[in-house]
Amino acid sequence: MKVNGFELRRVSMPLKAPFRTSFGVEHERDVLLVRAETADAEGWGECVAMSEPLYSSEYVDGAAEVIRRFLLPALASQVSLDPRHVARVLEPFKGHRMAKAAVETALLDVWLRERGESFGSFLGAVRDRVPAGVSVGIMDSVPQLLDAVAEYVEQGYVRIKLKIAPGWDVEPVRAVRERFGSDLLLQVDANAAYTLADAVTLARLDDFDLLLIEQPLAEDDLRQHAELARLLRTPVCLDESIESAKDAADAIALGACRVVNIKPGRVGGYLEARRIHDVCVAHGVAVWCGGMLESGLGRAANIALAALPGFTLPGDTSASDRYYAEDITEPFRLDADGCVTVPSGPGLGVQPVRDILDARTTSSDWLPL
Ligand code: OSB
Ligand code: MG
Repeated sequence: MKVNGFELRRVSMPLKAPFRTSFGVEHERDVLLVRAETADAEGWGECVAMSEPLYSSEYVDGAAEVIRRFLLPALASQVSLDPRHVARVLEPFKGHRMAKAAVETALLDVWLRERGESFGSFLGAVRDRVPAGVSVGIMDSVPQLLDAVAEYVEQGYVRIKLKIAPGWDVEPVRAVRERFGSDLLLQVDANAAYTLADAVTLARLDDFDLLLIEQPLAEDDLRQHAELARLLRTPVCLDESIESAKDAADAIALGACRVVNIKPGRVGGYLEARRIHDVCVAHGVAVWCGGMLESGLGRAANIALAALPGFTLPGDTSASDRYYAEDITEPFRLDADGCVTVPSGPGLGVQPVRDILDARTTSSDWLPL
């Protein structure tokens, strides 16, 4: 495939409500989009890096810099670009998986659009709709949390994930369980806010029949996660710790997790995400598709991934209006039964609405290849 060049575009998307986690509060998403252009088509990749390096070491200005300075020049030396080989070309550059994922996704999108094949079909989707969960941030009070959860349950979300942190764990979980009953699919996400010394507190969550506890300990605490997993009845799920299929294989071998949250951006793209899926399926480990507050562009590909057979738990693949008053694509909507529809058109199957995208754009750079 002959690529003319790439556009790096920054888009400012205000969240409908602040999203608080154990690592910070997000008011607005500063989205970096990569657009790959050929003579016949264009493709989009959304970088999931956040404004500050709090979730992981990557951050959006750093991702833009590494793409511009290292990743695109490395691709420029290729005679012809096959998106299936991009990760290998970028391999010498350590880390920067979110930056690499955005570039690879833009190339996959344009390549699939030219071939007339959808992301879902290419990745191996076996469903045309996927059940949607919702991730609920830390609130100022339990009554405020109950109101927020009530609204999501009312809208039809099939699973609720509560963000937790020391001081905001057992009480909010108990309150949600009591108010919404034992049928509600409920899980928690600590974003690495605890240590093994908190095992006694975390074990108190065992009373509430949670689907899982996501990333209780630090990213590099694999051994400690294995130890914690032995002390809890609640299954341990890893998010931040799993950056590759190798990490997933190691974590499973150690007994550090029974579930994996797969976020394509975190692991370097959809191809590595699919490899993680395959490793987990081979070991009988359940997976689900995580999110990073993506716009409709990133969401489209996540929903396609979530349609693979191993994705047996609902993902953080919420509708556009969970996050944004106005999305940059046609909005993703929640069906009456709590599912979102996998796009079926070529590539991502969605494109930016030009006027909205332009109105939200804060900068744009064209980098010829
Ligand atoms: O840990 O899963 C996480 C959002 C930003 C960064 C990290 C996480 C999250 C979420 C929201 O939980 C997922 C979503 O709905 O996109
Ligand atoms: Mg998480």
